[in-house]
This record gives sequence, C-alpha cells and structure tokens, in this order.
Amino acid sequence: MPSKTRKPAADAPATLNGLHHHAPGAGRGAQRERIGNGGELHQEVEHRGKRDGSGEGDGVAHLTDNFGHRIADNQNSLRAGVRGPTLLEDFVLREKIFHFDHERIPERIVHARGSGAHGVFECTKAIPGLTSASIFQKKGNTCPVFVRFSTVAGGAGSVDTPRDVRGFAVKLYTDTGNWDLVGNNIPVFFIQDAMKFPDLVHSVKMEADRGFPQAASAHDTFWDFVSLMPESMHMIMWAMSDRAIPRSLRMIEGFGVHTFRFVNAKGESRFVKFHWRPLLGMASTTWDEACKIAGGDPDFHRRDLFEAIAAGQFPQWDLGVQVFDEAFAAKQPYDVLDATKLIPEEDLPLQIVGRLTLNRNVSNFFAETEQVAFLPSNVIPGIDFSNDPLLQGRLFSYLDTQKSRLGTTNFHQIPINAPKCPFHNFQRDGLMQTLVPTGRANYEPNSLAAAGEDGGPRACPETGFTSFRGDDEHSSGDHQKLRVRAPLFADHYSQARLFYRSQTANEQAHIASALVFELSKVSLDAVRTRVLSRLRNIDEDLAARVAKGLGAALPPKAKAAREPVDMKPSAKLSIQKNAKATLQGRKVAILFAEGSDRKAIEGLRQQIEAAGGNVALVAPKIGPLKVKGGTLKADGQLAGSPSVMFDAVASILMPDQAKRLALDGACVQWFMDAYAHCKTIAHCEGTKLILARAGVEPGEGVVPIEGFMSVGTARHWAREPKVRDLA
Ligand code: HDD
Repeated sequence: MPSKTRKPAADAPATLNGLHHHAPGAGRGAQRERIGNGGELHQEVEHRGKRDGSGEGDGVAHLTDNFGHRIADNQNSLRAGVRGPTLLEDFVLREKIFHFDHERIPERIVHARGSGAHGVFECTKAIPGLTSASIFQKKGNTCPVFVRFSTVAGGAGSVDTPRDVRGFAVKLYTDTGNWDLVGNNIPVFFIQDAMKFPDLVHSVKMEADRGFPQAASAHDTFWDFVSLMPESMHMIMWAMSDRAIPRSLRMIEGFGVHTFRFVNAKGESRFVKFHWRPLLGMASTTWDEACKIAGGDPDFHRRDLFEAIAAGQFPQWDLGVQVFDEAFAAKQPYDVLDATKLIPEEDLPLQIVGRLTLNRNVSNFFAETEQVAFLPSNVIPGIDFSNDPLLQGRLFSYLDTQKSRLGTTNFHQIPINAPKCPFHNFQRDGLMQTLVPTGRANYEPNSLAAAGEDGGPRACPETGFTSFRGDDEHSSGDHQKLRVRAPLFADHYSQARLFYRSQTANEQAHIASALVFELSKVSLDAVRTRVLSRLRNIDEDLAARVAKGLGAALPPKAKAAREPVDMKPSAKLSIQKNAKATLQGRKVAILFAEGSDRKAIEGLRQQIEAAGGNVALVAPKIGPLKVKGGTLKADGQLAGSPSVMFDAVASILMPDQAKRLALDGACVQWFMDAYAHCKTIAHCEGTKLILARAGVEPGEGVVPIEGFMSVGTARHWAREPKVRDLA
C-alpha cells in the first residue's frame, strides 16, 4: 500500500493575519490574500504565477488540498490493487468530491440572472447644500463601485434577452460605508406596497404546477395577477415597451425608483430621486431580434459587457438627481411615496452630480457577481429613506434573503460585500466567522479602556448615521423618528429600592451577601466602586453592608438620572413572605442504618407521601439491610446523597449505629449542611450524638422525629444568624 506523505511547504505563500486563500480559478499559481481584522481595510492582493521557490513546478504552484497538503496525483483515486475498490481513506478524492457537491448556493428568488463589473464613481458636482454624504462634498471625490445588472424573472442560467425589467444594482464603497442603490432600468414599479411583492413574483415566475415558462411574463398567472392589480398598469406600459428588450446593458438607464431623502449637515432634508444616464445613449432591439438573439447567443448581454470592458471601452453613466421639497410634492397630482409614479423631468429637471465608469471585469464570477449582496438599507449619512411602503418592505427583505442565500450573518465579510472603509463593532461569532477580534470588549458600554484594555469602538453622535426625524404632517410629534427613551425611563432606582425594601431581613441579607460574593470576584476596582456608588441610590444600608463585606470604602453616591421615589413595599415581591407550608413537590431524606426500626421509617414515609411529599431512604449502604422488622433497601448511599439534594432530613438510627456514624465525616457533614441551610432536621434519640458533632443546636426546626409533620419542609431562617454572618 503506498504510504501518504504530507510535507509542509517550507516556503508556503505568505499569510497575513492567518488569512490565506487559494482563489479557485484565479489562474496559474494565483493566490489571494485578504488583509484585515475586525475592521481594518480589506484588501485583495493577487500573486500570479508565484514561484514557491522549491525548484519544483517551473513557476506553477503546487496543487494542494484545502489544508495545504500537496497532491501527488490528480487523476487516479486510491484503490486497493490495480482493479480493486476505491479506499475510503482517500482524503484527496473525498475532499474534491465533497467540495464539488456543495458548489451551488440558492439562486436569487428574483434577479437570478446577472452580470457584474467593477468600476469607479466620481462626484462631478459638489452638493453639500443638499446632502452631507461625504462622496458629494467635493467635486472629484471618488469611490470604488460594483454594479450588477440582471433580468428579473428568469433563473440563473436563463437567456439574457427576454422581455423583462433589467436590474441595475450599484454598490458604492464610500469612505463612510457602503451605499447600495438597488434600482431597475425602469423608473416605476408594478406594485405600491411590499406586501404584494411575493404575489407579484410568484405570478411572473414559472407556473407553480408545471415549471414553465422560464424567463417570460407571457403566461396566465402573470397577466391574471396584473389584471387584478390596476396599480401595475403604468409599469406594464414600460415593460411592454422597448425598454424591456435592451440592445446592451451599456445602453440602459437606471433608476433608484423610490423617493429617497437627502439630508444636509444642518439636518435639513429634501426628497430625491436617482437616475443613471448612459453616455452611450439608450438603444433597444426589436422583439423579433431579441428572440433570435436568445437562440444565437443566450449570453448576449453578459458577453457584450465583458468584451467591452476587456477592450477598454468602459461603459459610463451620469448620475442625475431630481431634488424637491414637501411643497413641490404636495402640489403634484400623484403621491411621491408611490413607486408606481415618476416625476416628469419637464416638471423637475435632473441635476447631474456624478459619473459611474465600469472599468474592470470580475475575476471570478461566483465570488463576486454571485455572492454580491445588495441591501437597500445600506445608506450613508446624508441619504435617508422615505416612507414609501415598497421601499420600507425592501429594507427588511434584502438583509433577510442574504442569510438564506449566503448562509450566514457574516456575509458582510465576503470580500465583494465588505466595506472598504474600516468597520468596528461588537458583533461576534456566527457561522463562517473569518475575523479574529481580540480582547474581551464584546459589549458596550464598558470601561475596559480605563483599565488599560482595548475597550472597542464607540458610537459617534456627530458623524454617525442619524435618521431624519421627519417634518411633514405624518412625522410630527409621536410620529417622529427618534432614538430616545421617554423621560420616566430615566428612573432607574425607585423599583430596585422597592424590591429590596420588600424583602424580609434575611432575604435582604442574602442580596447583600450575593453582591459581596460577586463583587469580590471582580478584579477591576473601578467597577466595584461604581456598583457601590449606584447601590447608594437604592438603599444606603445595603450599600454600606456590601462595602463592609468587601472591606471597601463607601464611594460617593452616583448621580441619578432621575431621583428615585419611595414606593410602598410590596409583600408579593418576597419569596419568604409568600412561602407555602406544604410538602407537595418536596423531597425528604430519611437516614437509616442496619438495625433501624422499619415500622417507624415506613410510618414516617407514609405520612410524608400522604401529604404529597417524596421520600428518599438514605443509608450508609444500599442494602438490602437488615432492620428491625425485616429488610430495607436504601434509595441512595449516604456519601452519594448529600443533604443538599433534599428539602428536609430525618434520621431513625439505633444508638450503636449512631455512635459509629458520628465518626463518619459524610454523615456529620450531612447534618451540618442541613443545619447550615436552615432545613428541618427530625431526629431520633440516637442521632443526637451525631448532631452534637455536627454543631447542630436544638432550636427552631431541629425536632424529634415525631414532630416532623408539624414542621414539614419549611426553612428555618431564624436559625441563619447562627450559621452565617449576615451583618
Ligand atoms: Fe428587489 C433583488 C430591484 C422591489 C426583494 N431587486 C433585486 C435586485 C434588484 C432589485 C436590481 C438584484 C440585486 C442583485 O443584483 O443582487 N427590487 C428592485 C427594485 C424594486 C424592488 C427596483 C422596486 C422599486 N425587491 C423589491 C421588493 C422586495 C424585493 C418590494 C421584497 C419585499 N429583491 C428582493 C429580494 C432580492 C431582490 C428577494 C433577491 C436577491 C436579493 O434581493 O439579494 O430580496
């Protein structure tokens, strides 16, 4: 049998931050490395034809599996003998097939067929008076972009030229985050409300029972639906026009469709509609041509775009904006929040503010065009949403869909989706996490920086995204969009005080002890002090007790955002004030040993069970043990059944057994714990010897065996000061 050798490549390609990826299909010896960790700039570095320096391979990288093991033979699977069966241990074969089996991800429910390209956006006219968006602050500002054009109805492998709307999705990687303008080549839409989107899409896709027609709106269900939805008639005009059979993706217009908002640095807002204007002008085919192209070259548009860019004929679009205010909107005979309406340019001309140039084809179709995830919710400071109900629904849908397509909430880490500006937050973990955030600051607020640790990022009220409050009649008063809490939410202490003061004295002592225990484990002095300063707002006595328990000085009282008020204590908030004197659901242990009185044991058991309690017989040995009146088997062995497992304990022992057990540490501990935990201890005469050794003093809850039923499983808190310092 050939032995497999796995020599580590002494000169393995450099890795940065441990992230190294052999990009599939990236050419001879291509490796791709991602730099970036927790928000640094993500870069891609290509190494084409990189030699590994070993003298082997003539400049061609060694073929390896996904874990870096060099592969000696990529033609033959490993088998037992020349004609024997293939071996399961062939990890090379297994990995290759395993990976291949899982190469596909769900295609987009709409816009599955698409073609993408990289490029650049340049601001050609600064409009700081209209928007604070950084990209529009200065003429000449640029940012990288990725654009994906698509048809809507067809599957990923459908033809390029059906009669259909064309998607025109632009991702602008600005220095203040990604801005995704996910539009179409038609300025209006079929429906007014996102509620109808699933119906619209179901109706236009292949009919559910028969699975056809593919990539076509010319069928029953689509026309049935739109015939019942008169709001779609405007869009139908566009869809039946030559706009839906374009000559080239380079020759289509693009529209943001919805009314968005521009917000300037002063917080003033105007409505805006976005338009992309192709520098090549618009051009269409005839229907007959489109049909014939579908046969002649199903990839007509994808090829056309790819070849033009490869040839340096970079397609370009101007970005135009129609900007208007509430007064203009109010005067129109249509609602600007209705996505089935456009604003004629004769009424409101475009201002050209930027230029888009597509200048680089994708290097890998799947990694980029397939995995790109557009989110209309990706807006940047200076751009905001309107109340268009279609847009509002989209804000949820696109984020949601990525989880199902890309499988993880970490889809933003895929290079094509990652912002090119730094990003830092406290999101952590999740499927396919590729970043390695350091430190323990994964929450906020935190004061870890004060302790010399990395405290992580903080919100930026000045420059962070701030939703426009709204200034029309629908967004005044309570309808304003605000990130605030109502004034009474600022009372943080009144009810904490109410709770504390509603407890019994020893419940209060428990709270104080718990705080002492927890805070004694806190190694950050400032944190302990801060908690003490807040406790003073709840109850001065509590704060003083905790400080004393910690041996710490009482710090000044923290300033309350709103002064607490004294509320009348509520007995309902105490466990002890509401405890039930019942045996129901409780468990009582009866300790016995050889020679114990079976009748007495059974008698007690019956009484407890009759009252709804459960009994466990505990003995030094499991047995069956000889007892007075027969034999008895224990449910649990003494050392393995500590008294903490029971609500109360009882013991029925012969004096000589008790004498022996008084020397047994487990038995002494059994009673010691029951006593310290304030449980009922019902005992026979003989047990007294053990009780004495366990430090159990006669008193509340320590009763002769006959008295058990009158005491039951109540806890005897009056005993607590004897077993614990409650000061
Ligand atoms: Fe959408 C994809 C454009 C309404 C739900 N949509 C998608 C794409 C474009 C549009 C261009 C492809 C993006 C890409 O290339 O990856 N969609 C529009 C326009 C709309 C519109 C211009 C109306 C003005 N869409 C719309 C609504 C909903 C969706 C009302 C749901 C409530 N759209 C989706 C989606 C898709 C999508 C299911 C499929 C894949 C994806 O998002 O990422 O979530």
